[in-house]
Amino acid sequence: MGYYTLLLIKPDSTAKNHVGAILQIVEDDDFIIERLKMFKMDLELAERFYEIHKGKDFYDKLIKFMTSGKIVAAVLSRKNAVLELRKIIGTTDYHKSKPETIRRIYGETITRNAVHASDSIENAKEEIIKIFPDFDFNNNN
Ligand code: 3AN
Repeated sequence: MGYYTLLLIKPDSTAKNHVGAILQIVEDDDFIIERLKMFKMDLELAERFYEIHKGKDFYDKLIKFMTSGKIVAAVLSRKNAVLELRKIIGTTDYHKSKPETIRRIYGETITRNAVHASDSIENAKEEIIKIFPDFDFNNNN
């Protein structure tokens, strides 16, 4: 079903005051913000969050960027949340994204691409737990 998903608003977006605009886009698409926090990722969390990319050529750049400034993490809910959020964020490479997508509007480069969104139901669950360890998937928090 994929009722919950995780959105990260990346350091490029927080630095440019795009937090409100991005949250407005997701709320306008019928997502409910279940949990929300703003913080700076430490190295340990960034490495745990991106462990599937360890060893890739862009890994060091990605970790450095994700720990470079504050991020906003949100647990979002709606029907088909994972799929629907991926639709409105656009593709990894922002300039190949459709015009009205978040990455196309706010992304700068393939690394500084404004937001992250979970790409599968399994990953959504794992990522939510990494950022919100006490999130209760069976309760409406
Ligand atoms: P997505 O965020 O679209 O699911 P992933 O999970 O493949 O993409 O990559 C995680 C993050 O790593 C991306 N959001 C992007 O910031 C960065 N990234 C992915 N591929 C590249 C690449 N080829 N060069 C530089 N950075 C990349």
